Amino acid sequence: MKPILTAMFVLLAAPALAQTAAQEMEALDTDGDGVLSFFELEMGYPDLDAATFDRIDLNGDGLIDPSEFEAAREQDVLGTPGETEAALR
Ligand SMILES: [Ca+2]
Ligand SMILES: [Ca+2]
Repeated sequence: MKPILTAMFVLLAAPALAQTAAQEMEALDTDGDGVLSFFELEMGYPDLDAATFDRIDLNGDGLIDPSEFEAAREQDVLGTPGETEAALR
């Protein structure tokens, strides 16, 4: 029973997750350069700390690009969304 439920959840959640990730990127990217700085990401996720940011920043350039952001969302490492993010849901 449980594996079936998990599979259903993945099927239902995947398209919505991808769309929401793009919407979140756009909302958080306040300077509009297409990537998120620590400050921009922290606006949406107040729990964010430097160690988590470094973990999310896979290529180590100090900025979160859309693929890194989407991966972070899927791995659920961003912590609790703040008010900005909660308003989008
Ligand atoms: Ca930006
Ligand atoms: Ca990066």
